[in-house]
Amino acid sequence: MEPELILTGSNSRSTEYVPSDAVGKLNGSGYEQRGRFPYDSARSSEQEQKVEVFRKLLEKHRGERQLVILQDFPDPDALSSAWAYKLIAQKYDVNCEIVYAGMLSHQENIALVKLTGIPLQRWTPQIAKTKDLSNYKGCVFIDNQGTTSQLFSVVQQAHVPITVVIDHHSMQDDLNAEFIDIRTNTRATATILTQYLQSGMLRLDSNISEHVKCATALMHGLRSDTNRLMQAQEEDFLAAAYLSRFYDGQLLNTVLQSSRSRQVMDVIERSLKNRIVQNNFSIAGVGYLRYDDRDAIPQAADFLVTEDNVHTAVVYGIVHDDDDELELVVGSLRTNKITLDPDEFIKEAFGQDSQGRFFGGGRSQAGGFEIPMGFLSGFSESSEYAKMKWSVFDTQIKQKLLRLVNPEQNYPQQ
Ligand SMILES: [Mn+2]
Repeated sequence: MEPELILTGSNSRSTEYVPSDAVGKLNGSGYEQRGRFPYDSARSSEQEQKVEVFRKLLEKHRGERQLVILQDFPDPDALSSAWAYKLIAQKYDVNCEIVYAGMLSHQENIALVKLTGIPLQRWTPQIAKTKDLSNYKGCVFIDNQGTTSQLFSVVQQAHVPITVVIDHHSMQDDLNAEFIDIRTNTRATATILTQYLQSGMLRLDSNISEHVKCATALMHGLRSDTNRLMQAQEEDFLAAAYLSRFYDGQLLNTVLQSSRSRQVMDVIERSLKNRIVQNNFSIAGVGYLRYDDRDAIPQAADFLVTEDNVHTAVVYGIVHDDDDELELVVGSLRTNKITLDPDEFIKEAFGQDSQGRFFGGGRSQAGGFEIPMGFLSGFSESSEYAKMKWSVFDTQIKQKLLRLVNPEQNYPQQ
């Protein structure tokens, strides 16, 4: 067994959820100070080294089948990056299947998949159990580290080794993977995959329709994780510049123009009505919503954070799936505040479950959480009961959040 290779970005984060060392914005030259200027020679040789290790790894697994696992609710960054990985791996005769366990629920994601034909399969844990997982010699996590996929425990139980992890979220649990490329300072996984493409691992060709569509998807992923490039850094712009040679602008436009469903509009309306604003945080519980409409929560958070005097928005609700009798609290955080680390904020607010797993985490400017409802889970006929249940969860979540929002106020210890 070769030694495990871990390539990570700067991981030295303050344990405070608001780091005191405001980076970048204040002194204007955060990159140079951290030695992260993308094109200095140290950086590019580090980059070359990574490419070499990645290339060797794929070489080693030639002829194998791999399972690329996305988060339960894959976003454009995840979808496009997984596709790019699949195309790169194909060059090395590694055959990948891209799977997710949850739902595609954002109108733009549905449009992206329909219009580009990203090869994607929905595998609920029930479906996964009917598959012969011994066919897969390895699994791959792209834009996640397994913590946001119900398939993680399924592949663990089947002893499918983790071959590759490429992500930009904060390092979650210790992962036993052959190749890990986690760059917490990079805005989008699509940027990382584009750099691998650019390094020559796969030469994009604008005469090949699949390449054009994948480049378009990557451009969308990169834009959506950088707030339409407004939070993009130099490396993201460079990746976008490269993709601009291949992508289909008209196709991207069509994806972006997909309209919101009525249910999403309703959730946004509820979030507006229910929000409380304290210390520049906007917090809104939206009550119950269907599993299919889960993506309305981050969309509502995206909207609430645009209010004057608000730098951070948290929106949450109880998501239920009638078929599976599944019920859980789902929440999203969006922030414009450079010194607020969503990963630390969410971990600090909600802590861990009995097995020591955090209820959520995040990346730059965005985070999310999922809290199982345990014994209280399950839909009830009685609307009185449903109301009571919501009110308990709503109160509890608000208390946990407000403790961080107003640290000077003393909340009773629980
Ligand atoms: Mn991402």
